[in-house]
Amino acid sequence: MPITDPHALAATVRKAVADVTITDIHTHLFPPSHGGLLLWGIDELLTYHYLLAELFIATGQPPKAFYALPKSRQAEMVWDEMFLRRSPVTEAARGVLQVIQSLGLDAGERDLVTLRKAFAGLTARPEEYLERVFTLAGLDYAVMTNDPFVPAEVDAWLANRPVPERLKTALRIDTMVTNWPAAVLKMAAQGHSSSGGGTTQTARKFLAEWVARIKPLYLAASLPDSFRYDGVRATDPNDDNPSNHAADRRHVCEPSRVLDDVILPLARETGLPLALMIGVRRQVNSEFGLAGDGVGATHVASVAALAAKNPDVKFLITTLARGDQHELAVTARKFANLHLFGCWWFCNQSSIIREMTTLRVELLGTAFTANHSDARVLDQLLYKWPTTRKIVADVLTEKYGELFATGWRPTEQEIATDIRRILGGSFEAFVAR
Ligand code: RAT
Ligand code: ZN
Repeated sequence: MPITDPHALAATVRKAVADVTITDIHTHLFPPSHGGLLLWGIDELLTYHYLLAELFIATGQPPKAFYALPKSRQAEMVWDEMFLRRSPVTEAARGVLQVIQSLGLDAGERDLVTLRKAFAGLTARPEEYLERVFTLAGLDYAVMTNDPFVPAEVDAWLANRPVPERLKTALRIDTMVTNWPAAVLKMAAQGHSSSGGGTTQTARKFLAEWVARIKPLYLAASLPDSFRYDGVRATDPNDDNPSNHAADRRHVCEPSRVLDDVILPLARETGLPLALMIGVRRQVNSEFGLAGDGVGATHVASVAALAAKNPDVKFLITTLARGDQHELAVTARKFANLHLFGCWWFCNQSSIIREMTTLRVELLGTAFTANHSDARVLDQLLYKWPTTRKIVADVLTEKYGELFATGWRPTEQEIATDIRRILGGSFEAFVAR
């Protein structure tokens, strides 16, 4: 039934956003069965790398000495410096408080010992805790980042450990795309060596085997801001004569060449989308460790070239710099094989999520995915998703209000369908295409 009252319309939009089941299309979560790879709890929240960067710059604490401390001591320092001595106004610090609140706990006493006890009680059985967090966050499932170049991950897959329905896989291939020599060594360590087979052939076989093993929803890599693509050539995927592979002669190394010779042919053969997250400037300050990566503008024309020169490959794209977003959204209007997703990492701040979501709705309608959590710590789902829900509700309330003013009367069902699209539905339809 069409909604004819503007107040009822706003209430319907807010309720639909609050109720929608979300698909989280990029995270760094793992199955509990993968042991130490899955992180959860208050100490992990406090030592998340976003907060560590904030600690280092606020206090001048030397990172090397800090990283040498046990995790519990690190967490105490962050709590002391970033919550007690300073107000926790950053997105990452406020997020920790929102997680605590979502779990029905109280940070009001400002006592880490009490909080630790409460978390220990809640998280004693990780499988149950995972289920509880997903239910509270309103997710159907989350997509992991599964890296076949990380030995601990390889071991877990080879041991065939159980993976809950809540978690789906994505095959992460950064090492191959950005550090070819390292990938060759790591493939050899898994019994895939190049002797006689040609390295691009070996690489394709290696990845095909991983695709068969973990059945990913997509292939994924994050790329530096220096990434350029011109689509010079694509090797015939059926040509297994190594001497015909120009890339081999050049010792495949630049990302665009690895894409042309290994990744794009695999994407074509399997029909798997390729997710590219572009714009990271790795280790701007290597002393900061994981907290030391920065950002640079993405060459968006290269994204357009990828989509134009590979019309039979689907691309999931997100970029790191706020300044890229307008050009990127316009580019996404030009290619049906290009799906924008998420407000990635340094863009996953309330003010920028709001701006990006508004821009994308205005240019793309519902043909994009508004956000992903990038959660590395399970509990982070409990602040990242409420934050996005609130912003999406604000933006859409305004947009439906503008429609209403033209005399258009949407139904409750139409609104619910639109909202599901930008929080998982459009992604699923794109993957299934
Ligand atoms: O968001 C993050 O935690 C980053 O460190 C990266 O992992 C980034 O999201 C990536 O997937 O490369
Ligand atoms: Zn990530």
